[in-house]
Amino acid sequence: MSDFFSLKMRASRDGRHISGAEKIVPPAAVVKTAATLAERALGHPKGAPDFINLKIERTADPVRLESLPVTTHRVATPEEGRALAAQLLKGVGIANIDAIMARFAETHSLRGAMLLDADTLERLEPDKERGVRATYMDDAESLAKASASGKNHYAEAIVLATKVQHAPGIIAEICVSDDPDYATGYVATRDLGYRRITMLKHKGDPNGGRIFLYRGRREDVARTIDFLEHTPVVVEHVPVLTDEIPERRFELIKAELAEIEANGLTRRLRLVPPEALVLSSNDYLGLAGRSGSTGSRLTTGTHPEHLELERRLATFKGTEAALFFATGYMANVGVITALAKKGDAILSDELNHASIIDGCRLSGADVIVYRHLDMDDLERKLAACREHRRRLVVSDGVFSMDGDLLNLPRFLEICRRHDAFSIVDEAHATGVIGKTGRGLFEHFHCDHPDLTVATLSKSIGSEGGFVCTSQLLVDYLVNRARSFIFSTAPSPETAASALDHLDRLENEPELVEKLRANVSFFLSELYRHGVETASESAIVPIVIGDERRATEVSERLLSRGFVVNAIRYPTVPKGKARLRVALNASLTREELSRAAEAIAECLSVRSA
Ligand code: WAQ
Ligand code: MG
Repeated sequence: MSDFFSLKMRASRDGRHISGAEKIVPPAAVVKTAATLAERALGHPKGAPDFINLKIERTADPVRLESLPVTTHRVATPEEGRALAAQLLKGVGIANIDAIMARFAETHSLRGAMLLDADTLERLEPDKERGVRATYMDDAESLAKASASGKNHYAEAIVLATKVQHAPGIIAEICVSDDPDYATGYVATRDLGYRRITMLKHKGDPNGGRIFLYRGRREDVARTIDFLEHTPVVVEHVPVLTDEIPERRFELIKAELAEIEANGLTRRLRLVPPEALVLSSNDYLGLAGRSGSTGSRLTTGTHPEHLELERRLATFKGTEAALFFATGYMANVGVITALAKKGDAILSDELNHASIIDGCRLSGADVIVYRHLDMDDLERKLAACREHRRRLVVSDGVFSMDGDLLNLPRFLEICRRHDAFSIVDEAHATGVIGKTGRGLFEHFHCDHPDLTVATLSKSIGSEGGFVCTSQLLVDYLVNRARSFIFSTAPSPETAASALDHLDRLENEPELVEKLRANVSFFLSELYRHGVETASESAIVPIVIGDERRATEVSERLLSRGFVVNAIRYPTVPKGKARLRVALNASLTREELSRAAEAIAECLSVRSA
């Protein structure tokens, strides 16, 4: 017998539909969920229902599906939106998009979706009045999400699209909202994911609907419909969308930049023209060559390699712009002190890296430390900072001493809800987390923080730090980040070496794969030898506790030819000393096996 229940609510008045929702939950959550659904039905803005149908039935164990990744495409006109949809669907071999779109003239009367043969455009549903309804589906984290009390059309659409794209034979879906005031729609395929297109119809147009495109044998259509209508599905990691909340924090930035401009004080990055006679360099004896940049980025220090590196880093992370700093430490200090001052609030995870802590202290803002990775604590403390002029929330993406991961979608949702700048340090995430090492946004299939800080000195194997963000914030940092403005730029040679290594990371994503495989192999080897630990990154902590003993074990390992650092207070709290193993892609299985065995043996030797 399965351990799940499906709950479906439909509310109506005088026979007219008002609202509906469904959930799939374990027995312990049935009563609470039923109450939530009833509350929702009773409080619906469309009016009070005179009939609420609440159906509770046991279901088969739900299939767990990973949410389609979401991308938003902003377009200016429905024509542009439709052209984009056509272009995206060419990728799955759908050529006759105009003929398909024309079918939306018939969908608005359907309760369900139109099921079309992708090539012949023949309708395949047995019930052409109703269409096909995808049902028995839920968002795995919906109960934990703050929006659980209200209806989230966007999340529901992603859940539906994810289920639909896993139905046998379905190759794509097109959805246009039937709300006359909502022009956003989407196209979805397994490969493209959920592509939101901000305009697929004109405002005021009440027509909309869904078309599922099928490619396969006619005899298999019944199986597809059965999956859509009966197989319970729970979708995990549905990305959060909060783009409707006003973002006053950026208005402050724009106003400040405008004031700088009005006072004639705007600083801009530019190259020294090669033919110019340079009378501003710090290269007093003419020794610099390519191994020195000759000045700050704002004087004579900007070289083509710097600009190229910034362009490539932005592309790698998928942001509008990037800014290169001399070190990761300076990037954190520069970003935090530029964005927060006296009168502002910074919320900082208690285990953040020292460079973040120093940035917070230098800024003069009120610093509020929240419990490690505790998003509820963060939200409570952030809610108490409404009166502050600006709010910044800063967290490591991968924590340097435990290797644990920030829940980025949840973090971003909280930051946006409170109009706080989100800053994530991906020093230990870049090149490690996400299928191709692009970081947490790739791993979670979610948006970017307002600013991502990272370093070139870890996975990229070079030197320097960087920030990936919008052009607006790069412009702001160029004018406000003192560690950027008042430092000599890294040499063009450094930038060129970082570019080479970035090429390798982009061209050899199998390195990231190899690293991941090494971590799981090493963990299983440790486990085999009786040492239990966990890691979601390249960092494997082995907590010992006592400071002296941690040092002893580390020294014993060194005498056997293994370098494993002991980490003690104040880097980690007192009594939490540990061995910190950091793995890499070039270690062999044989080396990892030997290391795990040696660690287990050295741990089991009793203190002298
Ligand atoms: N199965 C099949 N078709 C459905 C279902 C279902 N469970 N639910 C709705 N439809 C069809 C039906 O014809 C509706 O008229 C049409 O889809 C639109 O449904 O910002 O609001 O629930 O990313 O109004 C998409 C964009 C919003 C969200 C879609 O759908 C975003 C929307 P609605
Ligand atoms: Mg609608």
